[in-house]
Amino acid sequence: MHIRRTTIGYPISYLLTLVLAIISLPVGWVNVASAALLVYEPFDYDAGTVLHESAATGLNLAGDYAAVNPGLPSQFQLVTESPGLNYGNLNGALSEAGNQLSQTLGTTAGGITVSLDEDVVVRPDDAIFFSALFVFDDSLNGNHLANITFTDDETGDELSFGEPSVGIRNVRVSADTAATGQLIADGADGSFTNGQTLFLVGRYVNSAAISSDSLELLGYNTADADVLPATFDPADPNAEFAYSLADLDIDFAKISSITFTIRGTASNFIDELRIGSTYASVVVPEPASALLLVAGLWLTAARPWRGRTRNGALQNATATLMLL
Ligand SMILES: [Ca+2]
Ligand SMILES: [Ca+2]
Ligand SMILES: [Ca+2]
Ligand SMILES: [Ca+2]
Repeated sequence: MHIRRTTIGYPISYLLTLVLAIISLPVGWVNVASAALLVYEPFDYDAGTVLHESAATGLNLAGDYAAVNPGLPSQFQLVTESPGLNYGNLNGALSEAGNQLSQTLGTTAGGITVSLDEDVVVRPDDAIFFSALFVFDDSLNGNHLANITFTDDETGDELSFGEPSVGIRNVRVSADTAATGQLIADGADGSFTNGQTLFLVGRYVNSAAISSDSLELLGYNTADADVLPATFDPADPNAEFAYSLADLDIDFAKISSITFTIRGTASNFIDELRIGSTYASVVVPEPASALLLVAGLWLTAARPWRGRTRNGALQNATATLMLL
């Protein structure tokens, strides 16, 4: 019997079977993986939407956004703009959706707050991971900024990351909790060049031991073809900076609301906020990881075909993933 083979050497029927097998992966796989993702806000609202007049549609966000300062004139309130930010040349990043958050007139900062449907609880010895895309630009005014704050509304404790209101081209990560007693931060001026799109990745560890908590932030330049590491790596040489608070008590116990703050003239943006219980849920595309695993199983199963080199097998896996 004549079996049609593709240019990569496998019968077409085999490839089709593989594709169908991947498409029909048990739903549980995807659910187990995405269950680690606890919050996702891609700003999937029509361009020009004034956020504090809108119901929040991101994952695990509840009710409407509220303006931090409702008395601000409407031109200072935060709006969505098209298109959204993307991960650029970063290799291994997640996909993006929707638009981006902006302020069109930066005479004074605007802020919006949204409650979580289910609090993100960080028990002793738990860690949470978070990531977001930012465009920072201080070229018109050093007072411009863009940052994100996680709040425990029961205690008033806060964690924050991004560009604060102090410094020039400053990026930092900070904690202001009962345990820290005051706002403490690690960061530096000159962390970005104006107009850069940065992918910020953070980790907060709430240790059960005394003086053992940590809050860390890595910054990646999306213009670089960096391969994102498979685990949180504060020493990653591809990162533009790494800031950390360590060996202290932060004891931030839960996120019950999130605040986005921007001061910019359609020049500073925030997008694609993710919070998860695993690094992979906020940095590495999990469905692709599952596909790679399936591709690996397939390569193992495919060994009876002859004349296959290690390189050939890798090419075949790439070709199959491209088919998807
Ligand atoms: Ca987006
Ligand atoms: Ca600034
Ligand atoms: Ca880099
Ligand atoms: Ca602790």
